[in-house]
Amino acid sequence: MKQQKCLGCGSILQVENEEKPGFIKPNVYKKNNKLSLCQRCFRLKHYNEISNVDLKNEDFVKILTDIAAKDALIINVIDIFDISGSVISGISRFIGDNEIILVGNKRDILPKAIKDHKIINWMRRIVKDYGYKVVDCLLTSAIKGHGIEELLTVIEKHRKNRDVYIIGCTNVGKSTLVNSIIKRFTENTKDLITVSQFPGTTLGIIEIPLDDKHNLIDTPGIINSHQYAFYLDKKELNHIMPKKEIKPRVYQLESKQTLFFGGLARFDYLFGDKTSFVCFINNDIKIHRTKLENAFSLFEKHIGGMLYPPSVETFQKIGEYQKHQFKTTKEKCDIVISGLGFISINKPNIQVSVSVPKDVGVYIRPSLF
Ligand SMILES: Nc1nc2c(ncn2[C@@H]2O[C@H](COP(=O)(O)OP(=O)(O)OP(=O)(O)O)[C@@H](O)[C@H]2O)c(=O)[nH]1
Ligand SMILES: [Mg+2]
Repeated sequence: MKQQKCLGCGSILQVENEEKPGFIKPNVYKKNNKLSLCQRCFRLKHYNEISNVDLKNEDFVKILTDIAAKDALIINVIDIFDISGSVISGISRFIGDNEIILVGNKRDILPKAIKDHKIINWMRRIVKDYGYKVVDCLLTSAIKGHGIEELLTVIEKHRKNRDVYIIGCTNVGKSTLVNSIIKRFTENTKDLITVSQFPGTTLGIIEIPLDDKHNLIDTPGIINSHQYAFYLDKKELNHIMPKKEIKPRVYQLESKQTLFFGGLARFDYLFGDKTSFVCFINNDIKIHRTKLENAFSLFEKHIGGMLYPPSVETFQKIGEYQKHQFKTTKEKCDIVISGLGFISINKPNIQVSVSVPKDVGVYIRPSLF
């Protein structure tokens, strides 16, 4: 079999092992030599069903570390709904000294009332601590095709006859962004590269020619095990991943009251005067308010039912929740639950706690507003 890549995920097509990336049934392969989608991409595209393949984070890391030895322009895509959760720690080990354009994707999810420049400043501030050398920073909505023109202008400005690599954590929208660029230049209106709500969709490098010698290159995402998406199944993922602008939901709470975000997170107001909490969580997730003293029994009784997602089965898999406690300061702040959303608080010296599965990241930051 001649080496040929799957157009959808970038893995090398093979007919030997169904558990490995790039598998295609021999009869399907023989029937149509030009058909270049592996079985996994075919199922993802047509049935939105994921088949797990045997590939480890180290394999992705190997693909990415090769970039360090090259002179290239890097586009690092991050998810602005989960900035800290989608920043790459130790980025230079992957890309060496290469220049970075920082792209905050999924702009459509955050309310329009939040100013773009505020988000951009905020992104710049965060990545500085991670040793990023950013030459430009902008926002896009890959799914809506917003910001693509600006991105192309910025790429041309900095490309200087080099290849352009699109890198980032899983699920930030790298492949959607590349599809959106392809659509700009071709008659194509369909997605060429496979995209999905499952983390780890792209498995190999996908090269799109920019000119005779240089390519725009989509890469597999770096797995960030702090993302909630990592622990959920298809139906649950659909619940947590916002598809349109989030409508903030405001709750006036007295101390010793609790909010449940489905059964995915529990937010306790431990100490302080009556105040409001503005929740930026996907509109599809129900929020339940209860007294702190009833929270434990409510959770035990209703997890997987009224408190869904997760299902009982997923809950059993993810295991015990861990509590993270915070005290606010004078500055307005957000408590962020990686991949799920954030709660904005404008009240100093109050105490709150958030309980989530033990690997899900929770942190406090100065407010985005
Ligand atoms: N709301 C919104 N969703 C987006 C946007 N871009 C991508 N998505 C969604 O995010 C999910 C992941 O998109 P992909 O393009 O597959 O992400 P990726 O970074 O290539 O992921 P891997 O290949 O797993 O590393 C999909 O469900 C997309 O529909 C966007 O601009 N807005
Ligand atoms: Mg991808």
